[in-house]
Amino acid sequence: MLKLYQFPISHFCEKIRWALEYKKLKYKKINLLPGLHVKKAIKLAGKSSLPILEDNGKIINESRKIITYLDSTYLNNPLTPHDQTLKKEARELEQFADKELGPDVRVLCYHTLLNYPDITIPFFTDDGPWYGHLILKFMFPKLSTKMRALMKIDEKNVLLIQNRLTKALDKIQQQTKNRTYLVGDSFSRADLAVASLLAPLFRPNKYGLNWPDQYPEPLNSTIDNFGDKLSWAQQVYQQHR
Ligand SMILES: N[C@@H](CCC(=O)N[C@@H](CS)C(=O)NCC(=O)O)C(=O)O
Repeated sequence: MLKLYQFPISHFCEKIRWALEYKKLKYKKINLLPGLHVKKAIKLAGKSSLPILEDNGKIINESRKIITYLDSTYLNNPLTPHDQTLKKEARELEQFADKELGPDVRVLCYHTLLNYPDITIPFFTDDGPWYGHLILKFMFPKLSTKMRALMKIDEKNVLLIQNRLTKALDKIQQQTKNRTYLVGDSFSRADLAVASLLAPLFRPNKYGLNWPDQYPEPLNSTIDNFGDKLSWAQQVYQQHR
């Protein structure tokens, strides 16, 4: 049985949930608590970041490597294009999503959400151990300070990220103007990576989190200002998730 060590809130973990479900693979989610996950993750994979996949004792981390592993081990519903040129394009776009979109979306969201423990603690403890809420409530002030420092969440950086993300969304909108998919004419890991890493901005049901109807400010207005720039990613969710 495949095991996914994950955070329900994490969009990098959503990327792998989606990949596993798209490939119709059965798997067990093991939800770890942010902060307390470090020991377990390092023991498994030598570093603290999630997702981590375990397949019959084999450990794979880094979402890109997990998708490559899944496609080479389980051949049904491939996410990696067969054609070498398209494969290269898909990997480049996925890398851009992993390196730029994912971290930028995370900073924008946490910039607001870390001020709202009543929203964020349930996100962190969703479907986890029974004691999660108690521990997280106690740890939250220290954890949020640490997260702000680690991700460089400050006003100056948030402004920079808003601009960079607007440009990135414009580029995606341009690229998908007259076509359904980012690469070639079928759904691939490029579409999956871009849509899943943008997903916290439009809160799709299939993500599996109990999203609030509306985010607090300033995140709510930041997302409103993106206008229809998120429509393509929303459509990809509707069609393929
Ligand atoms: N490049 C990694 C990024 C994964 C990542 O950033 N994971 C975050 C959650 S969204 C995490 O585990 N943060 C806690 C940590 O690194 O200890 C991937 O693609 O898997």
